[in-house]
Amino acid sequence: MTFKLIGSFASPYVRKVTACLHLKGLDYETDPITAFFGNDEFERLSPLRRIPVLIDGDLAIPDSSAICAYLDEAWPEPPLLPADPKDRARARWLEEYADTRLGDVFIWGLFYQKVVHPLIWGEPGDQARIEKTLAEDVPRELNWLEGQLPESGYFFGERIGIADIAIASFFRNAIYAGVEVDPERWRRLAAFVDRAFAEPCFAATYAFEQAQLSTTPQRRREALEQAGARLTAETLGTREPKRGIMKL
Ligand SMILES: N[C@@H](CCC(=O)N[C@@H](CS)C(=O)NCC(=O)O)C(=O)O
Repeated sequence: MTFKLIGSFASPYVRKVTACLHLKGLDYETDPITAFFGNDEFERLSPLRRIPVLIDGDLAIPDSSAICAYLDEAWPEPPLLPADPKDRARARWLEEYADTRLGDVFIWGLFYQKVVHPLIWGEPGDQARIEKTLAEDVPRELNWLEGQLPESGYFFGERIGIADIAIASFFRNAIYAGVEVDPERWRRLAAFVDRAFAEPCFAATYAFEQAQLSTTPQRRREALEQAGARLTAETLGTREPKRGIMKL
């Protein structure tokens, strides 16, 4: 059985899903559309016009947390959540923290402004927002994470799980937006990010991210095929972008 995954390899939410698919050894093909480039059929599958969407037969799931929870329930090994109910609650909160707050800081505050906005809308992003994000939001969240992380391993032991995957995923986009975690200031966090990115589940799609970022949304297919990505025959992508409906 092969899943269909809709969404760019450069998205942290798509990366979270590909990491979980790899961890569980599940097979998938990608329709690597850039955010904002979905057609009407995409909008039917993803009512908020957001990536990722996972298609499993007649089931379409348009949200990374719902996708990862589905994968974990239907293919329990290896588990994405820890065993203890209190740890499970905390892991779910950390995933939500990553998707909401790290999304706001690293995607909407930086990656979107610096990388996506010029590429898609052909004009610079919001410089005041970038400056505020760098001065206030990034140090606040890095300090908070530094205080939460264990000295070694991952949040709930030696094996990577959903909380680690969700959090680490945003640090790729932080790097793409020019932010590296200074190991002198955030020692545990810098080591955690390096450890997570060395995992095969993250390493597996690195070349595809690079290919996707090296070109325009219109030429992504060729670049990804050259990098060896398995793509769907059909695409739900358009040649022109359409404004998002949630926030811009
Ligand atoms: N809660 C969603 C968030 C997904 C999300 O925000 N994706 C971005 C790309 S990184 C997107 O599709 N943005 C387009 C838009 O907001 O219109 C999830 O976890 O899947």
